[in-house]
Amino acid sequence: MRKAIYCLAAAGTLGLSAGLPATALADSSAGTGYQTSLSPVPTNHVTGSGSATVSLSGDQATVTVDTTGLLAGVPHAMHIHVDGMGTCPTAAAATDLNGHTAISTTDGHPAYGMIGTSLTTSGDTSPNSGLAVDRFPTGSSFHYQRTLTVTDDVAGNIRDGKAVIVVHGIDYDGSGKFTNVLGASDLDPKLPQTATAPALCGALHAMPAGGAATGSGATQHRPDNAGLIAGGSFLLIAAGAGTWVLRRRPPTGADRS
Ligand SMILES: [Cu+2]
Repeated sequence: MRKAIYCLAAAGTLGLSAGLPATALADSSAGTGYQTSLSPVPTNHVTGSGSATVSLSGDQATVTVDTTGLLAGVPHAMHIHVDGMGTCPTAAAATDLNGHTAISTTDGHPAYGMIGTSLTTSGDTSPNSGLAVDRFPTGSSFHYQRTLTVTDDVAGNIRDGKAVIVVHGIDYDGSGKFTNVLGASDLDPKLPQTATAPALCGALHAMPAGGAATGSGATQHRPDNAGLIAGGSFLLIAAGAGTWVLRRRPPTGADRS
């Protein structure tokens, strides 16, 4: 037993020494990575999903957003929200919108905060472009990537785990278009509420050591992934040797997950 413990300690040291220099190298060249999965905002009749990554280097943020299952054929405003609680709204945030229970963008502000950066496809990215519907991705499934300059406040929120990615535009009544079923938008009365209500939401968190499993950042970080995986393998082998007698399980598919 004592032998196994020494083994684990040695493997842990190996893993650290193999992983740390490579991680530092990746951080200085490609920025620090943050990621989130995007989930449907409750009560808003959304069945889509998505994911987002941010690689932050100083005030330069390379943002990717991938979605699926959103309302097709319409633009989806999307932003980095900041200065809230750094969370996504629960169903408790819903209010009465034209006789229906749903979450407007304003209803979600206590959770995810105000617009810090508008994730437009071109031009201005300030909160002033929050509803620049002609400069946002369109369609149910899209891949967005842009490197943009963020404010000190937004960069600080990202580093502190307080930044939230929100994609807007919902098909509340299942009509296949933005309708006035929820009345006018709380942000701009010229737009229907369905065009601006939040659809997908995810709070950004620092990527775990070794990088993300998805997104372009994973490709850039492959060398340091390899280092960490090699270190991890030592740990697995050592741990496996120590516990083999205690947990002799057949090699089923579940064991590999
Ligand atoms: Cu937003």
